[in-house]
Amino acid sequence: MTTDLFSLSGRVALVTGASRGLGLAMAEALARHGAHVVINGRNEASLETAAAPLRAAGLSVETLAVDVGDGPATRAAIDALAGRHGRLDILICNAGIQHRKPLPEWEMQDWERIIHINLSSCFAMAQAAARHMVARRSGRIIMTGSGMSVLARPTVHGYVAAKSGLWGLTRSLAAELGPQGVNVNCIAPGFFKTELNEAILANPEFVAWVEGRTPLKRWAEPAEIGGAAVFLAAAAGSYVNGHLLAVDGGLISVV
Ligand code: GCO
Repeated sequence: MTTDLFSLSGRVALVTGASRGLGLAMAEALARHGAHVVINGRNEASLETAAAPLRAAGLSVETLAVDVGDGPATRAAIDALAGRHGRLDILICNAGIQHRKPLPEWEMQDWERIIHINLSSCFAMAQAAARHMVARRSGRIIMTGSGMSVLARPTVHGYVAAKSGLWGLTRSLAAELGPQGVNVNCIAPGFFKTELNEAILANPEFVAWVEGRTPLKRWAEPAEIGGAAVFLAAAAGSYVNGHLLAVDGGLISVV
């Protein structure tokens, strides 16, 4: 075992939904610990904007513009990436979307879109990545779940269902891939100051409710997710498998 429990030197990582928010924060943390990081998003220009300061800081970052909702394109991109680098060590399935509406206003297509992006795409990506990881009997798959993987609140029906499903998928993948050398875990973020949460951050009552409900009494900064990703990706997390790691200021531990 390496002497540096948190070194990712020589590893190749793919982080989806990484042009901003938690994905970008996790990508940066992995890169700062020595990984070559492929940041994924739908828009090449946004990815380049995100990559520029990281590269300027001397980090090893590559962009990959592909819509995770497009299964065949994503699979082809993962195969090409693993082929080009000869390995894929770390996959963080982080891309996610939100839809907040009272139940009567939900259309089936909203539900399907949320489930497709937040859950089904993660299954497809994990399947594609696992093939390369299992071939080398080594790999780490990390899902961005949510406090909503185990809790709920009104209006976010698709999100709660998808994030709960992602935690279930984490366990079934951990069960099947563990024997083949691949660890699969799920990070459960609490309330972070990200673009996904712009609408609820603009609501002072909701902001105050989160502060009151969270034992640390504040929202999280995106950078505060980085440590959990590095831990689960590095030697430090070698015996951690099928775990839900809450990064939530204590949110899910209290009523
Ligand atoms: C929401 C938010 C969620 C939360 C997070 C809490 O509307 O509930 O958008 O994304 O921030 O998942 O754990």
